[in-house]
Amino acid sequence: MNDIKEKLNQFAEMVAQSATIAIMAHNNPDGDALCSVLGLCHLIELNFGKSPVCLYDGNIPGYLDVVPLRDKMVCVEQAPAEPFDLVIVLDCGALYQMARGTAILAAAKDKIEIDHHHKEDDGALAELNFNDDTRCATAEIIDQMMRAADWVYDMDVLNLLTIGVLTDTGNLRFVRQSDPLRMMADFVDRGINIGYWMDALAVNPRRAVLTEAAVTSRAEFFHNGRLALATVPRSDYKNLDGKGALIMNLLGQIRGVEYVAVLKQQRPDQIGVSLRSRTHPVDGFARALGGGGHTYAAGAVVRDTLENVRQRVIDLFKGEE
Ligand SMILES: [Mn+2]
Repeated sequence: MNDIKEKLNQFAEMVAQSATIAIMAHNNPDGDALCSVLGLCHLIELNFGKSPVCLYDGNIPGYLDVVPLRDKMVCVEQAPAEPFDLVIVLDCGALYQMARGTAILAAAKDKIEIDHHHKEDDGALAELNFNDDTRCATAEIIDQMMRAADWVYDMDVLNLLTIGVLTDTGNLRFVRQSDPLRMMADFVDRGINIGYWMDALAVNPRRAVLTEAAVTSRAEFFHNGRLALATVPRSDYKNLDGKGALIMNLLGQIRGVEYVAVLKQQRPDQIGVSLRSRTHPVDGFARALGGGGHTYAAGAVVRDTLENVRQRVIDLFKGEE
């Protein structure tokens, strides 16, 4: 019996013997995190007759209000006090990103992890895991599990997994392998309208678009224009809807820019750093700041002032002139 079938048997056993199940992802869930949670929850409902609780911490961006089954999401504050029999963690690169979910995971009797972030050797959050950092989205791994286990699915599941793939790949622009394209082609054959979701997910609150445009217009350029750096002070941070994708997309369109860094002042002394590149790995830079992520999209949370972190990021890319 091959590896994935063996692990899926263990998965099925754990789900079957658990009376209470929670599914959660990293805090401030993005499209892949949110839709992987909802998609897996619905697959478990359809195939195991169980009703997992879908938990989140932080904020869910407004542009994701349109995703199917969105109302199932429950804030960790409302989670039952009793520990869960089983907690399934999705799309969470490192434990600190679980925020208040960390305690819920720690208290669980059984744990399963499904993730596509790069992990260091001992980085897995659960012994039974379906981690694969060659996959473009956690939603892609769930699709593989669904196929290998021959699970029943419906259109909600296919739409959710579609949104997970589209949001983590910038509408398939960052895809470097054919697998996600084959997956999407197969979903199209099963009735999914990919263009509809690309349009529906591109609608943002006015305040977010205006703030991101203003932040973009104040961007600075370093190292012969190869690094574009934008800072989002606390007063602007509260107007963002998600990670500030528009800022990163616009700066990445400038000729000569190889790296984009967006610094977000989440608290007076806590700066979220998002790094992107189309052509060069950025995960090493993120790790140097104490974070991690994917090869071409990574980030960190640094406890320091905005000005100090700005200088650290400029220095970090010094060799890139
Ligand atoms: Mn993801």
